[in-house]
Amino acid sequence: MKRILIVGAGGQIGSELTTYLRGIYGHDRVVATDVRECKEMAAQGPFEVLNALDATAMASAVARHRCDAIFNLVALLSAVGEKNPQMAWQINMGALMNSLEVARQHHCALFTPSSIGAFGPTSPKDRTPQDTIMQPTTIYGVCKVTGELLSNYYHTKYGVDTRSVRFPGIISNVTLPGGGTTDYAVEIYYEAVKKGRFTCPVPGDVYMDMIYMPDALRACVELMEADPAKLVHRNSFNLASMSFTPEIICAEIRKRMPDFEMTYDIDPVKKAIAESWPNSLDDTCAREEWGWKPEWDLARMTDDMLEVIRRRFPVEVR
Ligand code: AKB
Repeated sequence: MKRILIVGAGGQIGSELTTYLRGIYGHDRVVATDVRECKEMAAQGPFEVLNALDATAMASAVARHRCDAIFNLVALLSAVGEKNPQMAWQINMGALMNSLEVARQHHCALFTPSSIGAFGPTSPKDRTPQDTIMQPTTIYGVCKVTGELLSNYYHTKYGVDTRSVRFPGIISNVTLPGGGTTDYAVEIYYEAVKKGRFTCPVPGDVYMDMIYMPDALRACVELMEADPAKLVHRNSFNLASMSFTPEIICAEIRKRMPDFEMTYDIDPVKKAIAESWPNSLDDTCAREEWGWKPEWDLARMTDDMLEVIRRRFPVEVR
């Protein structure tokens, strides 16, 4: 990758991936774009307002900046997708289709995240294999499975260098996620620091895979830089780091904040989604084909999240 276009750079992943990629490839070689103006990103390097549903505008940005790689981070997540499935399909698939076409026409590599949401209730629950039954019951999952198939199709049919990982819930402290089922695992840290209590929308005993942002960012680059000759799979690799329930993350926070309280107000949509997803993924193929290895576990991540958030909200520190 020499010059990179990021589409949907203003979201949870993009806001940190832009800085990360600029640190590796150079500030002026990473063009961040989003449907909304992002002043901080524009101050760091090239930024353009770009609607990913506008294929002509995307092609023009790739041509003008002579990009050879695209990161398509546009996504309406699982819980919000259920509120407007038609719009979720339009945005998720529209941005992907445009990215694939622009990548094909301009000879770019393309990274598009998939998700644990690509699996469903009929997939094996524990250590879900790389290649297995994928019958998701959310529109988000339907988009992810279709996106994986379409990306593989563009690779076989046109030779487009498409690559992807099935991200677990991503936990981060720069930009809040929005509309996801795993968002609780980010919100809990903010609420712990700001209020000392958290109302959890997901049942206390539901396991889901999670990953800390530094590992997620490293995974994107390691996969995109991997030797293509070693890749048996492409779209999309199971990625695992840690798996826990709300009760487990709550207990981890309580070790550092004994007065922290968690109650439940279950959101039926999030409950149904969470229960339909795997408890944990088997990421052997990512480990074998491109050397994936997570560095963060729940304890270390909890220390870091609480420290960073406390620094940001010093007055409310408990
Ligand atoms: C969501 O909860 O929708 C996302 C995901 C796991 O893909 N964070």
